Amino acid sequence: MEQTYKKIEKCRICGAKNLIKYLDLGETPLANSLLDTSEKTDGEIKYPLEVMYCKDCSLSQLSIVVNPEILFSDYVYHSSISKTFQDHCAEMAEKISRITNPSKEVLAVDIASNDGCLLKKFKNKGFRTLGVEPAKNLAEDANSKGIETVCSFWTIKTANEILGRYGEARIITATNVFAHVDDLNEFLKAINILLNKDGLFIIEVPYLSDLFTKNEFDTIYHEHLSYFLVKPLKKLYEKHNLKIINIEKYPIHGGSLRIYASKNTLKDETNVQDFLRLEEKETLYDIKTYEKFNKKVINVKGELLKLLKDLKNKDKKVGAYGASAKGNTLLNYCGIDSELVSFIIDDTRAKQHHFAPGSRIEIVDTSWLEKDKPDYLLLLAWNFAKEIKERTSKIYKSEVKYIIPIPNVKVE
Ligand code: JHZ
Repeated sequence: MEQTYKKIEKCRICGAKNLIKYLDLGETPLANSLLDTSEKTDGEIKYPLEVMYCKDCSLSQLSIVVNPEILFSDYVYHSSISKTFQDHCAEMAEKISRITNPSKEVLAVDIASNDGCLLKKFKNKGFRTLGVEPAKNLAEDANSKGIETVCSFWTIKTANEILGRYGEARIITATNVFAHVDDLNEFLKAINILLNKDGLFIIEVPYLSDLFTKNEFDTIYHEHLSYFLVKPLKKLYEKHNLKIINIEKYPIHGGSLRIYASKNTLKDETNVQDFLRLEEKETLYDIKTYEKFNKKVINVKGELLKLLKDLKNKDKKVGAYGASAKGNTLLNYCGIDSELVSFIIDDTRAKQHHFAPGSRIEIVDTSWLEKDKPDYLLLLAWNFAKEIKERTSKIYKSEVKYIIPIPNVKVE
């Protein structure tokens, strides 16, 4: 793709043209494109942020695809920053090592391996590991820590090259990347090339059921092209002769599915039907459910702006914690800038001393909390609320109040 973005004309899973737009979050800059200056320049590009529902297979998807080279060749998000996520990866490695006995002969490949957070846990368990990561900065970081990583997008070519050099993989994981992929057919063809006949392919994706029930609209941004239910995923896997053998739910990132699949079609489906029934019960195959969603989103905007304006009028200082991608959707959709939120704390070095896209709020390190004590902290990484509260309450004791923006604005 040479241009900066392309429009979606048909569903990326079933090919139908029956796509109905149900949510419009306006034009926003790319959620992880941090700025070097707070000055307003003409250079900041904004893209439409709209979600469509496929009436044929029920996949929710963005109306555009931004060129992945722009989004992912240099990536500011380091997954190891959160202890909660590290613990989640440790649990995953533990569980998988119980299913597949680890040894130096058993290759575990992680796609979009980021800074090697998950592979480090696999390595500790005794697996032979290999990361595949398109961001040069992250691949370098992982390699420097001894987590061998190929710098590449996941394609048929990459799978063939890895197969030639390392042999088949018994485990292939892809956490928090499936939603980022436009050509899911190529992705799964590449899986089929590298995966051993008895191997396991495991993905983790944020679950649309949670997005809807908990109003997590801020998890919508240009990196997330698809918002998954089990129904369209099952259809996609079937097309590629991959059998879903188990699905588990985890609270990580606001509610995610871990889906285990294999080439071995003799294995029976276990709980897939349970998820399909649940989705049906939650009316997630009905366009009317989707058409109602934007009311909840508009409510959060109204409530949050009212609260922040009231606090400003009372001379209260409000900071934020977590310069997350989702935080930038929230700030930009609600029209919040540095007049209402003075700074954003983030422990990721690469994010500090930059400015959030669109809102132009400065991103600072934790020492700021001591220098410029806020009365309120808006949790832009509400998914790690417990961890962030533990960190900050050591500094503040009980002097700070937390604003949790979703599902409804709440002050604790
Ligand atoms: P966090 C990411 O989205 C990126 P984001 C990605 N696109 C994806 O798919 C989803 O995850 C699932 C900071 N933090 O993880 C780190 C601290 O500073 O909610 C992060 O910048 N101190 C791949 O960006 C941010 O908060 C802490 O103690 O929305 C959290 O971002 C903790 C816990 C976090 O994801």
